Amino acid sequence: MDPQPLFDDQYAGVPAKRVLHYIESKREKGYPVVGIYCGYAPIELIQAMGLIPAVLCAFSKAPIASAETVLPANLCPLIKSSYGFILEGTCPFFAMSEAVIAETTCDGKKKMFELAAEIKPMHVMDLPQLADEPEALENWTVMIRKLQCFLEKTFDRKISDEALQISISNANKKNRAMRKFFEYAAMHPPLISWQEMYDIGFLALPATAEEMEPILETVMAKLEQRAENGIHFGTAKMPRVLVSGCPVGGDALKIFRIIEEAGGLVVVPDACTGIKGFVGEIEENSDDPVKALAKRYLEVPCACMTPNNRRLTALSDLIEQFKPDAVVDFVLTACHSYNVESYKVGRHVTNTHGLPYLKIESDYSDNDEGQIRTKVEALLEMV
Ligand code: BJ8
Repeated sequence: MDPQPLFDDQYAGVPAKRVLHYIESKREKGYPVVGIYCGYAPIELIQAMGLIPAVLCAFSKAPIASAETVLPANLCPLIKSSYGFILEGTCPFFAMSEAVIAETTCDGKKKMFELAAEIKPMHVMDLPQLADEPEALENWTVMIRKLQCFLEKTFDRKISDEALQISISNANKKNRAMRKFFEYAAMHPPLISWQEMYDIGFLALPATAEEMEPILETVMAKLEQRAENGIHFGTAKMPRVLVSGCPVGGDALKIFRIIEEAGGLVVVPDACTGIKGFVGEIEENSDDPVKALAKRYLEVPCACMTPNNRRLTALSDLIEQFKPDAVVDFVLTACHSYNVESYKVGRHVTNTHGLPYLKIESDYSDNDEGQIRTKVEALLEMV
């Protein structure tokens, strides 16, 4: 019996179109749109102000040639793609955004933001990168307060602590529900595919808890139905793969596809485009909700932090929950942070968890698919 699709609307399998429809309909109701690029953008603050966060286009190889007329070719494809979309005017989310929020994560991104700021109002937040130091929390709290002032001024509205508290508690609710959804991928064999995780995660990032609640209720009911009917993805014998590393979307989805074609099951995408955006709890009813937000965002296990032991801890938690047989670390070409960090990640995966580990360095082209396939097949044979 074929599984009942989790979404059976016209946007099934095209998550970007569903999100575009969602954001356009909110905009028609008068909600201004704010563009974001990164897992450090405090979505709860944006939503508390009645604004819509739109994740900007960054995952297609199509605009890279345009970007390379300005940017160096030996730069991360995510940065080139983002800027290429801006230059070509082909990202509908960027076009709808009245302002863009950016962060000083990696060097390439922050220098690209200077160029993008010539086209659209851009607020750059100075992200502390020694996140374990006590000053980091103070400094990041100040940055979120400055963002609040920027948004209040740009959109001519004020936000109360109370509204932020409500937004935080709603975000916790949504994230808990999303973690429950991901639990179906932890089953043996999983009840959901990587496409479904990607599809739902893509919408859940900008949507509110209230909007996601009925969607997730329907999705969970369908998943329960699958469980009752014994409908799974793959078989219990197929190797389970955790994919860590840089964000994956659009043309980079080839990594998930290749793992699947090689006979593996992607059981959890651990990236800002996967489960990462939904983990953790933000302190509720804090005297200082902005500080509570800052604390949660400093826990994001991004390789731009140093040291970044939080990534190893987060990986261990995921390995414990999803029981992968192997870990693939997906590193975008010229991403030095994730590339260098991969040594520690590989050592942790093999020494602490005794699992086979494979680093794949790639960009958005399809030239290296054969090579990636060979490496993935060799990995899966070790399982
Ligand atoms: S929180 S992972 S979304 S920075 S652009 S660092 S791939 S060289 S995307 Fe990221 Fe925020 Fe971290 Fe998540 Fe490397 Fe490319 Fe830089 Fe990149």
